[in-house]
Amino acid sequence: MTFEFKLHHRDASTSARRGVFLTPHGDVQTPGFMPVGTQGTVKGVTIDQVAQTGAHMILGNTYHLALRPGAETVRRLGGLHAMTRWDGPILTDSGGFQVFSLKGINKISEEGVVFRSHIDGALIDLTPEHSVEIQEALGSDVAMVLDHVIALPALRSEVVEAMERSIRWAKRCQDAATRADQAQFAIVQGGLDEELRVQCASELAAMNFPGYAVGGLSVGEAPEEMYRITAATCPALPENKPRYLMGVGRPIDLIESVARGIDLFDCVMPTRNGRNGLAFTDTGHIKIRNAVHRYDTQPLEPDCPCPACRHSRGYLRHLFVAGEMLGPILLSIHNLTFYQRVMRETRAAIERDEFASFLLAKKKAWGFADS
Ligand code: PRF
Ligand code: ZN
Repeated sequence: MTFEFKLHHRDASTSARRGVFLTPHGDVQTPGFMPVGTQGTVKGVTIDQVAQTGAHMILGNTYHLALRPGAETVRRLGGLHAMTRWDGPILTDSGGFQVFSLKGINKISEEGVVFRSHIDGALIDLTPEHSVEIQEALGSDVAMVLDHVIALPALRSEVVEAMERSIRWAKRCQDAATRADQAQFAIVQGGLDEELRVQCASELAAMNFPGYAVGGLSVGEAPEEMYRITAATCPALPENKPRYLMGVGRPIDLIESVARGIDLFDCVMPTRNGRNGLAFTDTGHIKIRNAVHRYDTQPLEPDCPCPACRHSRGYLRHLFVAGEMLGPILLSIHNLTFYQRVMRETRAAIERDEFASFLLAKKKAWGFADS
């Protein structure tokens, strides 16, 4: 079997799961975090460095790659794996969310999305069938279905319409797929309404996709709302398929969502925050530009094996203040290393049936404990 999800263990007192997702380009240990390589690069980080952070799978974007360099160019360069030299699993997002994020330049109809290229202003048609065709040309291991993402809060009627359309589009994507070496994940929508989420998850579950994503969250709602929807959605998804929470999130969001049954994540946060001088550590985050770090001879994190942590905080601060490109590069690598360590510790805690106490300890360490 080309794709398979094996559930190894369920935590004794939370809904956390420990598994492995098998793909043609290797195994993904879950819970797992995928670094984001929107344009065929994890910004500022070489592919060998990405591997050294401990990542198993990375993400690419249909929207960006279709506009530049174009699906045909990627195909002629041998596909995403050959082009990027990442030989592990790759997931591509469908373009639905990117079009939504750049709203104002798009028209959504039953047929699909029409949008203007943010590069040259050309009108582009993105239908479910076209999204599948592009993702097949890119050659990712996992393709996401095209979904209709809306801004929240929204009228219930608008949430229902986008959710129902997302289900119809998922079916069209499924019918359009031609490759046995690419798995499609469906995306659950339904806003902040638990009933709609369960309905959407059940209808998609009946279509027997090899994996499921929870979309439409982390779009500005309170974290507790996201946790509530995740907790309500997961039980309506098939037990034996991976569950991916799209575009999430902070380290605390990852482990809170693991406790509610999520297996996979992606987010620009470790790289974007790293570029902006914010480093994650096990005692909370550090703003490296702050003057308090000027004479600090300590590394960001004492036991971190990453290349940033061979240096002092004082040196890293200097790189940022001087505008040297190595600063953003090193903090990106450090943050990716931190995220992967959190996931590794998460997996180990689930295996020991100690995820609840692990979660509590992390909340305290990161400053989220209830007083
Ligand atoms: N849909 C798709 N990609 C996404 C999302 C979604 O809802 C999100 C929501 N946070 C991130 N990326 N297709
Ligand atoms: Zn480090």
